[in-house]
Amino acid sequence: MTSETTPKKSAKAPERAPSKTPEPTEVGDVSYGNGGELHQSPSEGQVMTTAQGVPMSDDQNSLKVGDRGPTLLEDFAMREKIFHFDHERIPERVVHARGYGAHGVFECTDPIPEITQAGLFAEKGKQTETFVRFSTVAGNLGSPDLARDVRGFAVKFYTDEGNWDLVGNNIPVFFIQDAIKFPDLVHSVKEEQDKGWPQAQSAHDTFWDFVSLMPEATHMTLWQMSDRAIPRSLRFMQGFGVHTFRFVNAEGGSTYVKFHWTPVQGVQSVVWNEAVKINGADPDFHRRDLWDAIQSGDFPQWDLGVQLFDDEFADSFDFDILDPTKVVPEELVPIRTIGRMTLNRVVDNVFDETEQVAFCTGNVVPGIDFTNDPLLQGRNFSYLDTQLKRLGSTNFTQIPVNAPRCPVAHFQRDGHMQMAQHSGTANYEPNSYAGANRGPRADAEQGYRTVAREEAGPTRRVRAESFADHYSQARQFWISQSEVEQQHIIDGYTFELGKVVSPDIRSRVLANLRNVDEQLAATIADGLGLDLPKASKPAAKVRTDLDPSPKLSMTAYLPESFAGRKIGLLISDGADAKLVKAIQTTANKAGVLVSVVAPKAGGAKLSDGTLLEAEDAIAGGPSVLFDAVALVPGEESVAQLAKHPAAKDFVNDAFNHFKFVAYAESAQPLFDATGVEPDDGFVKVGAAKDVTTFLETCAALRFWDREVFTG
Ligand code: HDE
Repeated sequence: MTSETTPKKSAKAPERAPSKTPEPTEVGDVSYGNGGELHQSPSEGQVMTTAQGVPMSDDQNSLKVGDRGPTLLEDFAMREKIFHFDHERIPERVVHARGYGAHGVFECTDPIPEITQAGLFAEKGKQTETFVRFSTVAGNLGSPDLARDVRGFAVKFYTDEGNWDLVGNNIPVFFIQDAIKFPDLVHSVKEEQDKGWPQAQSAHDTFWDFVSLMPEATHMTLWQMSDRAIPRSLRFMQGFGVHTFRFVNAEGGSTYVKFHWTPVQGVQSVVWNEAVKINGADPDFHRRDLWDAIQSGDFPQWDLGVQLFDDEFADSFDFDILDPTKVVPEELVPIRTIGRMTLNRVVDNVFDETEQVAFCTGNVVPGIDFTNDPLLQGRNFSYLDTQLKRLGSTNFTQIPVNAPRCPVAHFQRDGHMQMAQHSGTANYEPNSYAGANRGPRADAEQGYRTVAREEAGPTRRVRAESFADHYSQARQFWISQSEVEQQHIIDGYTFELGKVVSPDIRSRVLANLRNVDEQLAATIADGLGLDLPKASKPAAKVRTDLDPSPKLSMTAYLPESFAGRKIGLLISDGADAKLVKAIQTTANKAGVLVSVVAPKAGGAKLSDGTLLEAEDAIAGGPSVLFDAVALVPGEESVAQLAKHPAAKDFVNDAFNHFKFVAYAESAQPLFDATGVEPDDGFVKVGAAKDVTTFLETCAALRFWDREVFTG
């Protein structure tokens, strides 16, 4: 094998429509499997074959003696088919099992060659192919999408100098400071070992037991109890690299960097009662939303921003930049946007791509390097190890979704499921078969070089003193939240601790929270009907002088418009045809989707006699699935509609979940039946201009004036 071969496929923007037979990916001079064909999809008229390529005469009946059996073991076709089926499942990821992936492209908008030699950031307009997998952490593969949980935000960049994996989350801090505690954290949040439940939930004793005994988790649990942990859509989440990494330039100079993904669509979450109902109504809510958006050409985009700083800043910072339970506030180090990622292609096959994609934090490219963050160092070991367990072979790098798009040239050979056919005699380096170069050989100039760090000190199992302050930034997060966000955090803790059976565990959480904010702890205690315990003793003095950091609030990321969101339009027979049309066309023009909901799945007859098909009958299309609702029932049929429990839920939930509501005059009986009184979040619509007003109002996403405060 030589390194001279140029790849056929370079990192270009993938086409939008899922292509059926993309070009085979070449890895060096080797193409993998299926006679070089990576993608297999049977074509019209093709004869079915066995895996050995033998044409099949019958795929309905096994081979028998006579009409009624016995079935013969000799039936190699049946044996092969069932043998393969028996082995279809592979171990699900131990964490982040439930995920959804998509292909995309990253484009550099502000090159930073002076900071990093990473080729993907070298030139304006440079495009790099990406694959992204979003996930929940605790739930099993089949768990619902809207669990209260951290979301994984893992990005694989197929750069010209190899694959770089930025394996981040939608929350910028983590629960623990040292990788050695990760198995304990995960055991505590997963189903309790003696019971086998709860599934995909942190609202149980073992999780709160662990985190209450690990005060370093306090900052992260505040984020987790906030609405950040129940995003409206994967498209509406931020992403964070969490750790401090390093950029390295061509001269070997290094700069610390924190990575931030900011959704162009704005940040948006649901409320807890809504999340609970979405999980029942559509457990696939997030994956369906992402798939729908990409398939309809509404490609989600994220800006990649970096916070860059040096040792001088690191020394002046009140916290340790190696501590993954801390953020670097944007007020101290502003974010510089350097590129934009667009997700523009769904996967052809969820198993082949989303399941088999293997992210490794150790996958870095020249220009990107690690720091001594003890969590990051542990992750670098774990991810490689876990892929071997999951995918069963060290050759997982040859699976198309994992294969680099640039040439590879090495002498790693053999192993389970070796897909490459390595030709030639020499499988070692140096060798004289390849000519004068003895190659392929490592190159000190072009090759990846680790930053020359000076390290010294005694070997010890120790937690640095600089990691000891567990509460000051938790407090800063708390005081940076809007009043509504604070209320939802209180509600989150009250719900979760309400599910905790042990009074000691509840008390310990409250004792820790007193170090964050007295009012917060007192309100939760009141909600639980408990007395406030004595505050726990912090390991370091809690700083009460940190100013709020506005960028920690979701309110800093409201979208510019309601585009990309969905209105649920409730109609019934006789609905005003002109108004229905006005809502549909005005919304669509503004990039807002309208989903029609009617008493019957077949739709409803409008006032002009036309039948409007429904996307859903009311029971299958509850208002929790939409960002806002419009109520346009027919005058004659509304009385009947108002008796329908699902129709009442539709209106009640929209109100209780703070949604904006457009309504026709004819909707009054729905309000009478539910007791809902239109407030300033309701817009009466009769003509297209009212619909425009409604859409403008909706850009605020929710009408928070309805919130009831307990604090
Ligand atoms: Fe992970 N994590 N993690 N993690 N993680 C995995 O790797 C691990 C951590 C994250 O969509 C596993 O391939 C350790 C922080 C994402 O495929 C495993 C520690 C952050 C994904 C693993 C952490 C993450 C994973 C399981 C503490 C945010 C899903 C399957 C030292 C910055 C990637 C797999 C995907 C997956 C280990 C902590 C994010 C077991 C030991 C911090 C997004 O290797």
